[in-house]
Amino acid sequence: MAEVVKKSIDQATIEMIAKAKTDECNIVFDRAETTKACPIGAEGSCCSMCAMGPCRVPLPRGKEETPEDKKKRRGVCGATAETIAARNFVRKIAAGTAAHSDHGRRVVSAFLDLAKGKTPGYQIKDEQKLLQLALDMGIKIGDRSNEEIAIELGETLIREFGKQEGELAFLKRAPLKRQELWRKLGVAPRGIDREVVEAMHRTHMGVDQDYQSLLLQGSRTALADGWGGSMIATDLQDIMFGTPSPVASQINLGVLKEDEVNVIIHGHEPQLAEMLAVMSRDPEIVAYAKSKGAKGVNLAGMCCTANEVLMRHGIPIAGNFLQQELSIVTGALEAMVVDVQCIMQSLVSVAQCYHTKIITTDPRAKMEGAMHIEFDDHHAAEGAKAILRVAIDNFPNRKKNVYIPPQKTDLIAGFSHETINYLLGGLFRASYRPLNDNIINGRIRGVAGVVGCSNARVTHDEVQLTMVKELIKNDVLVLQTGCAAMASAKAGLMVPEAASQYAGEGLASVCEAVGIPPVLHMGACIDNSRILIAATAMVKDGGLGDDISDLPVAGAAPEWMSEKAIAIGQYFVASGVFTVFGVTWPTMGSKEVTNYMFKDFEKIYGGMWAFEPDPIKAAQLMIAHIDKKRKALGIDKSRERVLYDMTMRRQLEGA
Ligand code: BF8
Repeated sequence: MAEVVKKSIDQATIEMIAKAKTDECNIVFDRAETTKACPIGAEGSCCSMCAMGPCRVPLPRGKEETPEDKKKRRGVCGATAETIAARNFVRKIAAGTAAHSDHGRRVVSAFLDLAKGKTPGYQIKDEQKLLQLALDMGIKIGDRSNEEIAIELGETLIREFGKQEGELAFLKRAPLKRQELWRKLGVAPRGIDREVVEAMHRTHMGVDQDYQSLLLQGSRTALADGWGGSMIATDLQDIMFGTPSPVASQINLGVLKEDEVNVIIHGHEPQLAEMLAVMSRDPEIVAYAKSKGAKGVNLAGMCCTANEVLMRHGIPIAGNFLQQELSIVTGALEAMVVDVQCIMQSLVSVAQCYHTKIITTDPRAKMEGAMHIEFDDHHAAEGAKAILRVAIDNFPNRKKNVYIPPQKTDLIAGFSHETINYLLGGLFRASYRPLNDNIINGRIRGVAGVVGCSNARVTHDEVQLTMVKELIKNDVLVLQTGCAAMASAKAGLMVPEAASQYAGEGLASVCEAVGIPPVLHMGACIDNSRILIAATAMVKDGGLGDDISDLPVAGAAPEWMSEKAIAIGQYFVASGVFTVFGVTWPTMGSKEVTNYMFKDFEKIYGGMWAFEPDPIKAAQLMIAHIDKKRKALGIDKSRERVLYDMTMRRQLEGA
């Protein structure tokens, strides 16, 4: 057990790792030990972009790099270590942007089908958001029906992907100063697909060979994700499935039920999950489950799909990225239903140790050895029922080795930008004013977005949790998405009572007054676009400067692993946010490129990258940046005064 403990700090995970070992089932935590990371690839010093290579140009080990060493570090074509590191980095941005944006494209096409009446299972749930977005896009409302407006909106938004000229429409949502900066730098994205294609072209052998120029295209591509594909996905999902508002639920493997048919929905796009949420309660399906000896169907989520259905329906979450295999290891999972992104190929072999059916549903993501039931939005209800029947039929096949760990934690989620606006300002005067005022008076020191994945190269959940606790202890309000949000939720940080237990006095007093947790769940990774909108709302409300880069805010992905995380980080940086990543940093092979991104970026974008695997040190870097911004805004004194009062009070209490 001792060796298992350092793999995760989550008790349910620890118990399931031990069970997998007993059951002789190979899982990600085992492979992380047997498959070592390639140090040359990890530092970005391997170029595999042509067949004269792959060329490896690693930094010299155990000694400082000399100018002579630097000259020798070239690929066969002559590419320098700088070009190679930057090219690798930009390709990660392109892949991450492609993933988020292809999700966005699929959402727009489902939205158009809905508007044209081709998807009877779905409807427009947030009419107000539909009309607001239509107005923002210059679409005439008048006495047109919602469907007519939605068709024009969908057709306008689908063109954002293939646009060749001009700039993305949502860029206009950013503070004016930021828009001007993007135009001046030439990084305002034209069309989403165009930027991904150009990034791939410029990183092809023998094209763009100036790392600064490459990284500009990296910014333009990443901005096409954050202010393009991701933002379109979030907005249309809200219109179709409802804008999230506070909802109570539970998280961790303990949400699985011994006496029900357990179905996990895993991946990213919410269309199927939405329909499964409805159909799992359908009387016909429940009766069918009972006919097989189960009490009903228990639907739970995994990874970002989990966040989607949690935020809108309160469906419980079984776990984050590194727990996907472990849900099967319980022996109590009848079906794992997957669509796209962050789905481990090992699910099939883990399932072979138990009875679980792995069901792929998307034509873009098939897996050898899995069952494929293609999901079609046009026949959503039938498709969802067919999947649930397969799961129910599998219930009697459970083997003897069933054990569901008891851990499950209460949480409150659903903090969309709109919800924060209402909670802070009230329904009729929605505003970020109270947040800005409390930042200005120093009760809240600043705001941090802590997002991203779980990574088997570090102790699962520990890095994020340590960082988040350090931030809230220092009065920094934390906004979260993705698998990082789940780590905090499992540890009990996403209930209002956590404020008095973990937050500094200033932050706790605000959370208690408003009734919110000190750590706010804003949704899936795609919903990092909500954080951009929240930051912009803070700028527009006044008193904290006139650009995102003026705000006392910072970002982090302490346990990142996916290329999407790199795209997200780059769009945060290019939007003016100081962003710290943990685990490993993919341009370490070039000091010049790394310094450029860590230092010079600040002069260019007002936001820059940092790498710090130690979560306390990383949190301190974020707090130092927040304090620097407070000083520049001239609000550092108010904070000092509040601190002085608290110290005085503690001294008085201790006397
Ligand atoms: O998009 S946080 S492991 S699930 S990549 Fe994947 Fe990372 Fe989780 Fe969602 Ni985001």
